[in-house]
Amino acid sequence: MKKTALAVLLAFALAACSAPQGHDYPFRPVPFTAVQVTDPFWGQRLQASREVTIPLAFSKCEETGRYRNFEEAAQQMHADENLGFRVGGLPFDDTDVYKTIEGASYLLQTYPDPKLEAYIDSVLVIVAAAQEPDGYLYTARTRNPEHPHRWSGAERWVQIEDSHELYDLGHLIEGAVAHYRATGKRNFLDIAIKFADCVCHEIGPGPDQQVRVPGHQIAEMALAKLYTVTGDRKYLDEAKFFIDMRGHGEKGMDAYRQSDVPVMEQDEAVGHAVRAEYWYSGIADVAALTGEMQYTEVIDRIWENMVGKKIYLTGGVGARREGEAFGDAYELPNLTSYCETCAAIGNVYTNYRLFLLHGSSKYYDVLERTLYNGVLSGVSLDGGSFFYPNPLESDGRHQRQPWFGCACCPSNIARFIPSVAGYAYAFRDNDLYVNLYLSSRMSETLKGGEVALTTETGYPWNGDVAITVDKAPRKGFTLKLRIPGWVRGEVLPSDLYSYADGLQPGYKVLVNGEELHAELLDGYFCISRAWKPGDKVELLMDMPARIVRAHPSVQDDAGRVAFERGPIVYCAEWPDNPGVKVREVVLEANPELTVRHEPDKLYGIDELVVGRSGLTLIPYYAWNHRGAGDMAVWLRQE
Ligand code: FUB
Ligand code: ZN
Repeated sequence: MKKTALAVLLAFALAACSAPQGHDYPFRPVPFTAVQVTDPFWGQRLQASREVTIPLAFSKCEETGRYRNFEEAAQQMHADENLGFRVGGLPFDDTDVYKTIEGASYLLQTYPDPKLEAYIDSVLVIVAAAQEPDGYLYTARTRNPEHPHRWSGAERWVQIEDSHELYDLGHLIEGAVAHYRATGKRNFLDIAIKFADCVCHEIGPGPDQQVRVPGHQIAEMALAKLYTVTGDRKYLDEAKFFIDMRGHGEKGMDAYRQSDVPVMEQDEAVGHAVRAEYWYSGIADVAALTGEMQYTEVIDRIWENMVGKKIYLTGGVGARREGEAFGDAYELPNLTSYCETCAAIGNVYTNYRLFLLHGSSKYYDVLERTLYNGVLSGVSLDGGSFFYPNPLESDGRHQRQPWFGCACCPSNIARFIPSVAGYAYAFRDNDLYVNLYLSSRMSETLKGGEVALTTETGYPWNGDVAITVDKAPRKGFTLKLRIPGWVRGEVLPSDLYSYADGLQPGYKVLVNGEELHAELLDGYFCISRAWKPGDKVELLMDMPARIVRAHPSVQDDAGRVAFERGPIVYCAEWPDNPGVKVREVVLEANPELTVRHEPDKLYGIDELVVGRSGLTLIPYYAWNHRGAGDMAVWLRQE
């Protein structure tokens, strides 16, 4: 066997297992590598990611000097004097390189591309050269240790809550693990392990260590992942240490950094929303991997608060521009809503982990809403421009950009979209969960043996899903179909929003043409049987256009309604409504809604036409593709 093939096999053997010993998430995802997407909606997104987003992000890393930063750090390390490099930019610019490699690695797993692989290898040579001998890797200091980036402090770690050293570590690990899993090569993973070892050596509870906590979370979830890949328990212990010590760092107790109260007492979503979502994800990982379920209670409480009082209809989170932060309960302004793209991606990470902990479909109701609305609005349909905030109303001041000085959102989109198929299916023992509906072929080995399915659907434009069993274990398995909240009459698993049209959509499940009836379990329609290849399951969900109202405490939505259909939230935008001020229009009570299929508009959409006014609504994710102008999700009503 060739050396590289052997390395890839070994890497898969190592990487495929999750927690090395003992505890783990009870529910397991079917990895995106086991899901082949044949879906027109998501296929277009993956193509845009491959052809536009990833090449663009790499070229921006080059053009904006992000690679040069690594080169300068290497030069400075080998110089006898200070070369005087000016450390501008942001101290986490290195992460855009790591995040883009992460996204590219996911793509490599699905679409092998030797040229891309070689390009990444060449970037990794530059990255490796910037790593200090003991593993420290943070070009914002190494480039000029006498005058590091102004947020970084005179020495390592001393200003860690501003310096992003550990944020860089987190993205480095996330990128490196993805690259290792995709290629079997260790050239990125070894860099990450070396930096992680340096951090574990210098920071911790020991007598010769410093007590420090990450200012911006992500190291927690990343170290937990590194533990699952290497089996080295010290990484999980370090993640747990960061979680336990929050609030005991240089800044003390501070809501912005989710440290105003000790972790075990937290029960509210506060502070910087991206940090918060990565924090919740890290807590969930530590809960699952250590088996210490008291952490689960913390994250469950915070989730109730967020979903009950602090989430937008689009799944966006973080109401305030100031501090890029969660607001108070029911503080959900529309024009000034911040809803950073990274925070929406973080919200997917959190809800995904909560599903893997609890196995309830309610987390997927939040995840799906966030994915189709708050995340997708963050990137243009062609994959080439991005929103940082995703407002629910605009007066024309918002416009996607190809890149930003602070490029966290574009590079997060670059790493997230290629991994989306990994959110569709999950399993536990002999149960297979279908959580997101997208046309695909999947296979996974359940307890009883291998199962393979083909799913065909017109989702998100209609609710008809056909699943063919291609392979099944001899003794059968249980197929668990998620029945989304939107068909069960629940906008979100809370009373923050509700449907206001009195409609009661239904659904049917048929196996080989015969209708089945069953109570839902945790939001799933469960079918246990000895399946034969060729068996066909149909899930037929009504997908009427719906009218939504917000909880009366949401002042900004008072007297207003919003519209959605299936998982898609709609908005009114200026180009579809000439002569109408969409931010001021007043709709009649109980308007009739018509669905119009527009195959050539905005890459193919279903639009809604509202009652007497004839107001045309488009999917929220597709707004701002025809120039800047007025847009509103929440519309006034008589
Ligand atoms: O600090 C790193 C990233 O930059 C944050 O996640 C974003 O909110 C932006 O501030
Ligand atoms: Zn961002």
